[in-house]
Amino acid sequence: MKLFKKVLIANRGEIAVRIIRACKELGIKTVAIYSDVDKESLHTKLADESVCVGPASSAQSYNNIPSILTAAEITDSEAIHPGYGFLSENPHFAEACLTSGIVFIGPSADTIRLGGDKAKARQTMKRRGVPVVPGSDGPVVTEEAALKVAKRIGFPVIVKASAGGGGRGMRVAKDEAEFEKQYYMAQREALTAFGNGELYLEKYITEMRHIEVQIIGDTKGNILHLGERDCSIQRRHQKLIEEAPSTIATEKFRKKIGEYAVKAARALKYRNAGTVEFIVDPDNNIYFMEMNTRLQVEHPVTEYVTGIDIVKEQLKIAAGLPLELKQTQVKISGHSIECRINAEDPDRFIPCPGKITFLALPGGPGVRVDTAAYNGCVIPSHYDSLIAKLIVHGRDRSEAIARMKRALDEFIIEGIKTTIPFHKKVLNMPAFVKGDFNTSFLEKMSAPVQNAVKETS
Ligand code: MV4
Repeated sequence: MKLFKKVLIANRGEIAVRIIRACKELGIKTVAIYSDVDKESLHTKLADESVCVGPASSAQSYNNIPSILTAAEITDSEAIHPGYGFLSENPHFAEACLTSGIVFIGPSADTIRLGGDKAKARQTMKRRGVPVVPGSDGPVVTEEAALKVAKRIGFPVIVKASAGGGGRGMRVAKDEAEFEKQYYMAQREALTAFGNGELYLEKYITEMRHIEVQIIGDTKGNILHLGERDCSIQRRHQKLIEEAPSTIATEKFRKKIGEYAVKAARALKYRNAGTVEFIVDPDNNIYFMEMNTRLQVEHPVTEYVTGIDIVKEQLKIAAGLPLELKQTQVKISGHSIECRINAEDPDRFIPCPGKITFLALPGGPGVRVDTAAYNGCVIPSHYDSLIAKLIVHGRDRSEAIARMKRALDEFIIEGIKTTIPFHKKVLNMPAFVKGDFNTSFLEKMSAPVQNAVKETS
């Protein structure tokens, strides 16, 4: 089995740059695609070739399946890496690649479809012995049936959309009196957002931690887990800071959550890189939440603590090469933290696109910056506001925190507002330094939760 000669990257920004880097190190030629407003973007400049696939609107460019497949065909690309967001979890795209004789770098269309059906995935896990939060067995079909489940499991409950994930179409009902209202609110939101109003129910876990496990699986059915990431520092369902390992993870905890993740991946016949998300309650009970069938934004923290290049693994797996490591050879060393730098007003978290008039990136020992930004570049308003990921590694958590603070101080971005000041604040908060936080951590220090926004990872 041989690696690909040429890969098309169906994405933009920092993740397109990240994938181009892995390809270059493996001797693989790269093709970038871009929209009209991305002609001067870094990914377009770094790739060996680049093809315009349409106008600014992502529906007509980065999500335009016929246009992207044509770009792959005219450039003789053997495979397509979808990155995250856009077409990365679209089963029709994975199928269309297969039909066109192009390798989709990711799991099968069937796995993507099952991962995208949250109620079905939950039911599958329950049947396979992966613990799930008490709740409905699959979707609930009527409000009456849902109320019956709610009364059985006890309030508060959370109503979630089968087609959801990442916060949309999700409502908490604290008691029976508000159940009906919350149920129909969730249904309406799900219908609007996904064109599918199917819902399922879970017991609402207050003070949960969001802990996820990176997994990689090859075409022979070998599956490894690469340890956990703690993604509890989030706001309005957008992750802002991630770290590995989790401050609550002992060796025993890691072994347990890792085994659940591998079991979950096996249930989905998982191939390529993926992430199993879990809810961890204050007593450290672990429950399956959902499976993400793509490379995630926060993959670098896992790369830092394991020394494994996840994108290179994806490329090798997609080419049919077997995993070279055994689970016992995966070692977690030191501590890594990632801060997502968004082009946003740090107080109100509203997008702030525009021209970067001056840029100085941090560096030095244990510092990594994944970005497509450069001096004078323009951040378009049409896409995600993530402009850089600042990732650090230290021998332990306190060194990682000190390093992150130092790197945030070195980071200069002029011309647009960013979330750097927000990160500086959080890194100085005693609860963060102690590692004592959960998903409500930021809600407590800021305005109440508003409408959920689309999550790309
Ligand atoms: C939950 C939960 C409590 N119990 N599920 C899932 C996606 C993530 N973005 C938020 N999710 C949650 N799922 C159960 N069974 C709490 C959250 C959650 C949350 C829910 C509603 C409003 C704000 C939230 C903030 C963090 C976590």
